[in-house]
Amino acid sequence: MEFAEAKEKGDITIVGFPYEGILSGLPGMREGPHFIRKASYLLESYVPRLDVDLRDVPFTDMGNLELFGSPEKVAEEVSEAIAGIKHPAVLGGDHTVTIGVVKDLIKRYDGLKVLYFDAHWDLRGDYGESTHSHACTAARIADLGAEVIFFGVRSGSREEWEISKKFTSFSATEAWPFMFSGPVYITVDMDVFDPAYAPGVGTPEPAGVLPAKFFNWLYDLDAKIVGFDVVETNPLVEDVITPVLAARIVRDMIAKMWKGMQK
Ligand SMILES: [Mn+2]
Repeated sequence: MEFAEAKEKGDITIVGFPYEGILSGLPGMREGPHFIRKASYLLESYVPRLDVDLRDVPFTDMGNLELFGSPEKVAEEVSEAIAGIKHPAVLGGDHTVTIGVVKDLIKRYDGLKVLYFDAHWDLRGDYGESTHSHACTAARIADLGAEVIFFGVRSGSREEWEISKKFTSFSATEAWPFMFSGPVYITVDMDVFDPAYAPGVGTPEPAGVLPAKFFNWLYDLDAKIVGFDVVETNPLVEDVITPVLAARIVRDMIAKMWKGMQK
């Protein structure tokens, strides 16, 4: 199973983690990686705004890694898997996998910033008897020492909104900065988008980000991207519009990351 235009080798590596741990909404995230790859064949390989054709980009797809067990155990195993990858392009699976990816990348990059796209703060101390569930991801990666900057959040508990004051955040509607110094990791929870554009998620939240806004921001972004993930695609809720949007993000992120490496 490969992403459209994937090659034999390259510094950018796609890996899928069809993991679904503690559920808080609708089940089906484990099918995300498969449907995102399937949807990638609907897209052109050429990214006009970046003038990059994925046919010219050396990136590979190592397929999926099936992980089972507690979010704590899975985050550890994800981290071990990521250690062998230079620039990870991760397909989820639920948001727990991001903890594992950042756990490894933070060892390699001083002052790592995580640009966190999500409808939810994910700042809970624990959820579903786990400190590493998808509702705790942002709290855990902040614990790891990464600087977390939020985009598009519009939902959380009263406690999470209080904790969020310690962080930099930008709502779905306000202008987003596009210059970031130092290494940057980008995590995109598909529920950051308005459910009209990404209905296939576990916990849809109205009044979200417009895809065109996200892509315009990405094309203009001035940052050294060292890796990214696209998580929480749920094709058992909706299996075309959302996987295609996720695949388009993967395609354009790879193009953007590669273009940045050429400088
Ligand atoms: Mn999330």
